[in-house]
Amino acid sequence: MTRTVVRGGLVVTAAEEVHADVLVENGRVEALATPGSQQWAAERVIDATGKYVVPGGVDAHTHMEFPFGGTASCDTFETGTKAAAWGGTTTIIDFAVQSKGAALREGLDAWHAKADGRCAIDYAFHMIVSDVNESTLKEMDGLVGEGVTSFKLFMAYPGVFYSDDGQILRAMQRAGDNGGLIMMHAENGIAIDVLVQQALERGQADPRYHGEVRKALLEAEATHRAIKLAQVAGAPLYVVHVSAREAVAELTRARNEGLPVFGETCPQYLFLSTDNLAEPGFEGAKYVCSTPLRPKEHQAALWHGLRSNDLQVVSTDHCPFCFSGQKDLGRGDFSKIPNGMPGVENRMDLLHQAVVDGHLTRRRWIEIACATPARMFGLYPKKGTIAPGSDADLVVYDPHAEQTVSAATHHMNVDYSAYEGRRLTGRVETVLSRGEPVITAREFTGRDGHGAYTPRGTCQYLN
Ligand code: DUC
Ligand code: ZN
Ligand code: ZN
Ligand code: ZN
Repeated sequence: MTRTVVRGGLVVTAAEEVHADVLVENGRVEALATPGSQQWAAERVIDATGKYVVPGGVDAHTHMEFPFGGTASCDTFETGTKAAAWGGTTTIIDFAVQSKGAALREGLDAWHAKADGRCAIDYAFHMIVSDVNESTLKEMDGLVGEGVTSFKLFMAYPGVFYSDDGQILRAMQRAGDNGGLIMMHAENGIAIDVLVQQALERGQADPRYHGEVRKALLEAEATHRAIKLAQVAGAPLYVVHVSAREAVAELTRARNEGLPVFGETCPQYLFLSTDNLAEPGFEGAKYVCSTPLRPKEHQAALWHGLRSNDLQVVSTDHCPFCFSGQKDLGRGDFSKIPNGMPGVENRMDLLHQAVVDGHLTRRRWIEIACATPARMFGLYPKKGTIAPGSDADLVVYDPHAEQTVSAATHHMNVDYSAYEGRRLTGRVETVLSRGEPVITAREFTGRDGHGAYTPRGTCQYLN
């Protein structure tokens, strides 16, 4: 296999920043050395002088080809993983879905059938459990054993993905026993559905009402309830897509009590707000996702949570639906707008912008986007860092390049950008996935099927 040297960059990991040459061999990082100190023979030399060399991003929350509201998210594993690579992400953890009445195994097999042989970067799966019963509880043990070590439950979407408190408690007890991690969509869906009906009866049908009925207090209440159920079950808990400051407060309180409770937020909650949902006409539909965008005042609590480590991970919840033909389903009734936003290509750049803007340090950028998601979901140090023995998933990042985000130039298979026209400082230049160049000086040089299914260990924050 080709030997590659990435020369002269500032290597940034969660733990340190050091100017170093990086030797890559057989798909792994072989060694780091003081720039120029080693005369490594290599077929490929990448000059990273003046650039950062960072671990490939780990996006622990994506939905490719995800069925929702009578349609399906419009990135395939092929288009979505290419777009991820363009944005400096080299591993995704996508959600396989159990259909009600079916086995977990059927859902997992279906997701393998969609993804296997098609991905440009490495991928793994979480399992959405939409039907907690005796047989799915048993199946959870087997899945943990084969590397699907995390299970998403929903307190939202009654009749679709929803689990009641008894089902949640049982799944948590099982995870407490088998080492699995429960990931919670924490919104009180029963109460939200009442508010949705009342809003529609009042004639409030525009996209902005999606944000009004999915109240921050109902995210906080569900977060609180999930924490207490996990405490009773003696299980760890990971709350996905936290957007409300009141929910951050619940996580902070639990962590101060020493509970193994973790929180994820997403770029859309850090950079966008209900102002976007209220854009004229039907434009707000572009920003309909759940949990919803919040008023701007919530952003400070999210940034603070990321700095204080009360929130540990930023993933995208990438779940794109085209404005034309998909978001359209909800014209005249916001509750029929498919929930989800594109973003897998934008995460590393938006978080780098947060470094430029002073919200995060460089190392914290890498920690929340690479190292911690890898540890949280049992992929570290194979993924998430740059160290001898780690997969050579490397990004040469130009911190000075200027770019303007646009649907006209992005690679996601969706007809709009949630960040259209936004100017960002910093851009991905070259991306290696296990030593193979996927992006080379901003040309796609990868191939479908290079990406490997990657079984995971259990959460590395528990003992
Ligand atoms: N939220 C979304 O916005 N989309 C998919 C599912 C979810 O929980
Ligand atoms: Zn430097
Ligand atoms: Zn969710
Ligand atoms: Zn999601």
